[in-house]
Amino acid sequence: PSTIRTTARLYRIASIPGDGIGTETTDAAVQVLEKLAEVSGKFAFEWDHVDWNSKTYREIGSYIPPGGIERLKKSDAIFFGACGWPDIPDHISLWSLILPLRHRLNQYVNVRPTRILRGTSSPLSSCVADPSALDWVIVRENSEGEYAGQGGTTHAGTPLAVGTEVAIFTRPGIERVMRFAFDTAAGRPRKLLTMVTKSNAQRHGMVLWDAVYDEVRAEYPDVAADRMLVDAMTCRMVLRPRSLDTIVATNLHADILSDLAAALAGSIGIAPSSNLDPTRENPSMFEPIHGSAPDIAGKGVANPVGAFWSAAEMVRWLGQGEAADRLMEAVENAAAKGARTKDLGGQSGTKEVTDAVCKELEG
Ligand code: GGG
Repeated sequence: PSTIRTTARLYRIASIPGDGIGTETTDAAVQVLEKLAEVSGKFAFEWDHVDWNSKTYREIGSYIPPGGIERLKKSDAIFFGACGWPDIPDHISLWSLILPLRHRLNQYVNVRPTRILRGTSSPLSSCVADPSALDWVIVRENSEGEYAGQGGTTHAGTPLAVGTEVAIFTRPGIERVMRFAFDTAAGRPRKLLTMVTKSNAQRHGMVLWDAVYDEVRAEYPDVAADRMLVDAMTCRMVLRPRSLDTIVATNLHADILSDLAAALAGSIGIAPSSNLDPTRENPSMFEPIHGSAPDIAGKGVANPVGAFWSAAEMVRWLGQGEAADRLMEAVENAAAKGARTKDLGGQSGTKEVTDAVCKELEG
């Protein structure tokens, strides 16, 4: 008898758990992704387990060892946990690992979807009684602004110390993220985009954002677009969530707005992010937006949902949209049946939520 062979697509994933709860949520995500691959039968993962973290920094004075970027470039995608530990200043860990990876791998867009997952609730139930009222995609510029690395300190350690943090905005940098955001909005049912700046007070870079927005907007007549100042935007997110859909903002503004969005959707513990190189010349990187949370690390209570959602976005980016939907369905079914960590008002630990999601995947 002839044997029908199906060839599963093999994806090489570099996983960087990092520090603190990053190791716990990444372990959980790897377990869930393996289960997803098994039940889908269409793909498999080959893991490159990358152990760069604060211990590496203490040992060799760097989070990324020599040849590290070249190693990552051999993968189809990168899965990241969190980085930082209290004995190392946060700006050192951020500037030694996450930010160089985003810069060196040309991941100039950071996509942060937010919605209220089935089985969970929003702290603002009076404003968002209907869960579909809050369904946003925040498109964060991921390479410029206050995160461009420009600035310096003079007279350090003296009463006259001066610190400058120069926000860099370039036309090509703004244009590429603006186009990405309009494309994202055009691909969503409501075709709605809100562009956020602080161009009334910051009259150079932010005004350039406004000008580029006006130009790119003309190319997308089907997208209803408007613009907001970031301070007013925080009120609108809380009071009129339904009036928003796709949101585009600078590196700093979107970093802050996405934490607010996550809190409004229930918890920062559920929030995913995708650091994308839309040219696909470099691997993109997927990470929950939460940090290493030393206060709860090692206790088995971290919410793995942000890592699961990031894993689903990774699988979608790799071309397996059906499997991504299946994973999110399993996450929401598990939550609806009570598998929720404390931040979501439940009593489950990381392991119980992970096991519940795997069980849902098994069907
Ligand atoms: N899971 C990623 C992580 O460790 N996030 C902490 C953080 O503060 N990130 C800043 C950023 O995303 O720019």
